[in-house]
Amino acid sequence: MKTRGKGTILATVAGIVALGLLAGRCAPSAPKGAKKGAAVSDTAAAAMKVYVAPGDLDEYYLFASGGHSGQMYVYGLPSGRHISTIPVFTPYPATGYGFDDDSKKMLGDLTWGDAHHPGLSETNGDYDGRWLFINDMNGRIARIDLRDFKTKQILGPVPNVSGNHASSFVTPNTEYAVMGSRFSIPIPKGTAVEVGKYATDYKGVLTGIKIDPNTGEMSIGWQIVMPPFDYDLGDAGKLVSNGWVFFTSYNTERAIGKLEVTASQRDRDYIAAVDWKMAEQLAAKGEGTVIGGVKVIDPAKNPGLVYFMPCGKSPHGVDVSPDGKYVIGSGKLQGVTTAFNWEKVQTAMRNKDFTGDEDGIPVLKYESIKDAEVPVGLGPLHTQFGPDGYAYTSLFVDSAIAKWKLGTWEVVDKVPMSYSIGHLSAAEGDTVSPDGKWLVGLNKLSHGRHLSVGPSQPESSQLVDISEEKMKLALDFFTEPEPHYAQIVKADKIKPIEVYPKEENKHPLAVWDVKDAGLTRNGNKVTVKMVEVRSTITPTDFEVKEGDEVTLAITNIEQTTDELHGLGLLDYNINIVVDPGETKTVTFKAKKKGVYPYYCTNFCSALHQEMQGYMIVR
Ligand code: RUQ
Ligand code: CUA
Repeated sequence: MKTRGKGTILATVAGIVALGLLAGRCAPSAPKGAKKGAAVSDTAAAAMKVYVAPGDLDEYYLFASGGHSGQMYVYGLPSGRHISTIPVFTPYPATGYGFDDDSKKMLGDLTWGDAHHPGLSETNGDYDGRWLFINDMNGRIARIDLRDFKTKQILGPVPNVSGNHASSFVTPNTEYAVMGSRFSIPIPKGTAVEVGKYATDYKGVLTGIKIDPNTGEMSIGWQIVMPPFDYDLGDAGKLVSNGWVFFTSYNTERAIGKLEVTASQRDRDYIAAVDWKMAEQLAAKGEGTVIGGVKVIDPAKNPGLVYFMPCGKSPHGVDVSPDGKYVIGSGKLQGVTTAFNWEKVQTAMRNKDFTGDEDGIPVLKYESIKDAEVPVGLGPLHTQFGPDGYAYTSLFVDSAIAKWKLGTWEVVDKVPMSYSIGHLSAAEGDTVSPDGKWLVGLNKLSHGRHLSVGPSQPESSQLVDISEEKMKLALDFFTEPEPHYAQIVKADKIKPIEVYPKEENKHPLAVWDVKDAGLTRNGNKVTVKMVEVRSTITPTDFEVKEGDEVTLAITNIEQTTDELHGLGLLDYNINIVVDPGETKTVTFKAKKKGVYPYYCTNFCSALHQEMQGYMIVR
């Protein structure tokens, strides 16, 4: 935070405190149940730390997945302010996403997605600020360019992948983002087999999505067929464990029906360890059988490719420590989380220290690979890391975060969450060099932490100060539903552009001079090149014939930051927003006769209201 005069902050905090005292018991920010007096000073201290004065900027970005809203949400930390929405898998009228030709094509038939795990691109295991990947349960993965915070590619639905939850975790140099199927199905997709044959005929699939190091362009790298378990989460190995990627799996019982009962019979499920460098080599050699148009590799025929690490039953998250030495995973109903020692895992692989196999994939011996069972508390879901070997585990059942130490395995602190924390995110807490400082608990329920807005309560995230020995709750803030994973990155790692430079606009229909704007006809196809600049849309009117296929190509010729223009066309469901220097097209049938006004939707100047025109359909 750029602090611009602590005096102002102190004065403001003093104001908050005074107001709090005046309001007595109703002090709005006093933590419930805290001791009087002590509560005020704790609150004041926390307020000081999270307060970002007008004109100052936050120190971190928080990129949070929006679950089944299909969007990504951007917050500033420590303020907790929601500063932007990046539409990804769902149309978003505010930015015209899903209305213009390109984004409509990118979305395809699916106008909804369920996004869970953002994955910032990495170089040597650290965020490099280039791209942000995000998965969708519909077997897709998207790439957002952090130069302009826009979705540039949606890959998929990828063949054979069903319920892409264990995604989009990236490898340390962004070689791959991964995908895993939460719902095994008979493959290829489109094959119908009765669920009674689940154990033998249904398959899980793990996929490596290759990422072009220069452009970020995604393509299918490798695909591996797996036993019909539910692959839930993943994480890539780093440093000593670089080259491997880990996936949790539940329902190793291969059960059907009421899974809460049928899939909880065994004491242990598995973490699958996949040698992605070997998968890459096998794919390069053309290994595998074509299923659904993709070469699928069978690990039973390729020893060394996949191993199963037994883990407490029904595990959820799997997280690799910053040094790559430990793989943390646990049953989500247990009171402990297990730290697997990567060196021991490798020794067990070499010595064939197996207890059996699953469809030809060896199962390692639990006792040989674990280092510790850390008594973190009930319902461990996810683990993040801080500097100095500290780990933070979210506890859904206990509704708390446990802080513990790698190596000594001591639980040193706990902080309650309101309520029922799912994911948690520490500043750069899944990289090789976590920052510490801040931790955000992404809570599943809020139960009155915000003003009531009816039965569907606002989502509650909580910011925890982890800069000291004891964790301290600093702030409650609203996060858009549905909270899943989020990543926190130092703001100075992201370098967004201000405008799209004119010389980079290579759009074939772009026009930069109002005299080049206008209509051209080719049979019943009409192209209208339009220019938007304060405060006119050129042309100010045009005529087409009923039944024409009309393409509007709109260029915003501004080169001033934040000077956006829009184009709303009434009754035609058309809503385009063009950023400075950008060209967008929209193609539609002129189905309705009459006169249809169009106008700029983004308030751009004092004469914004004058920015309008007419489409006449004869
Ligand atoms: S999940 S609460 Cu979709 Cu990542 Cu763990
Ligand atoms: Cu352009 Cu309002």
